[in-house]
Amino acid sequence: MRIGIVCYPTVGGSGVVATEMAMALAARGHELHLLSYDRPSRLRGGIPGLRFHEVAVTAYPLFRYPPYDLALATRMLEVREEAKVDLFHVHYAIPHAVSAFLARSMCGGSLKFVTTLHGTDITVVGSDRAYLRPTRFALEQSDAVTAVSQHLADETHLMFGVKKHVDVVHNFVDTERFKPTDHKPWHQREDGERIIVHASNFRPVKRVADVVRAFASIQKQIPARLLLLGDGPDREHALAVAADLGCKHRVEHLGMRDDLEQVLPTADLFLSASQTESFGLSILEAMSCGVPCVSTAVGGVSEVIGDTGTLVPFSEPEMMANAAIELLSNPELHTSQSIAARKRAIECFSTDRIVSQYESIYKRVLS
Ligand code: GMT
Repeated sequence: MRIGIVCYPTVGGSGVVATEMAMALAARGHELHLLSYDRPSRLRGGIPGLRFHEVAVTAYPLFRYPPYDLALATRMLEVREEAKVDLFHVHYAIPHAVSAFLARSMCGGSLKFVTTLHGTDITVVGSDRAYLRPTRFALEQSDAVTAVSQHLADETHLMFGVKKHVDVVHNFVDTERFKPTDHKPWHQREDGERIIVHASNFRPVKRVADVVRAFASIQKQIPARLLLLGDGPDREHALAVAADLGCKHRVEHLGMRDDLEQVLPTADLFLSASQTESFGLSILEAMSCGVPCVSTAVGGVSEVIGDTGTLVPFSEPEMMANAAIELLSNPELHTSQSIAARKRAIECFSTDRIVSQYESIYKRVLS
């Protein structure tokens, strides 16, 4: 198939999933065209069968908000004409699904598109009054709609009142790239220091300060260090909380890394304190490296973790700390959770398994 994939290029789960999917589909022999306003951070160069198309937006003094959605619709049409694309797969509904609908309307109605919902496009931005109606309309117009968890599919029906069927296709992980290394867990290391990791885009919804609050309690009881991976608006706040709670010397902000697969396997535990999380791709990447997770029980996280980690209520850092201390004080429990996490990542969320599900949806739409 000739497939156009539209996504955000910035660090964020939807762009990562879209880019990894484009690379995996190209490896399966499809012709892939990736469209975005910048080169996606996960896109590796020189992949046969995969081309990146930048969407350029013209600035003009009159435009306080340059109309990216129009520029994208135009680029989709151009790519379709040049490359004879069979269908577009847009990741994150706003504004990508609306641009796809516009592109379809401009070419006489024959353009097919699949929309994948990732989370905040429904739960936060999409439900904003300013965006709800066009988002709902574009979902109804999509040839197929998928959601990255059952929870998000249910939310979509509930909040948007859409009648359309939503296919649940979970996110995936490259289990050969994200895998355990020979790094030993804390109970086999001389220093006995527990390495705790958190990775996100540090947006308010991630509640990184709660991760730090939980960590502050953990390190009072057991030797521990917190590695913060990623970056975003709440970074300074999180580090200030660490300073206030007297544990800043044990917190390391490693920033944006493109070698996550090197850092994650060195951890004993992944912490996630999100307020909402439709899936939790970083959690899955950690699981694939054999790192168990303690997370808030929100959104679709339970679908990812299953019984391989611990869920605690949102905004209860003390409970999160207690769950972490329990796991990090019991080598047998930690080993079994670590093995179970890796096994679950392979059995339920491998690239092959999930990408095949998308291929079936494309075939259904094209038939
Ligand atoms: O909202 C974000 O933090 C980023 C967002 C995205 O689309 O880039 O992440 C969402 O999509 C990811 C990939 O499907 C999911 O793993 C995340 O759980 C989801 N984020 C939220 O629901 C908050």
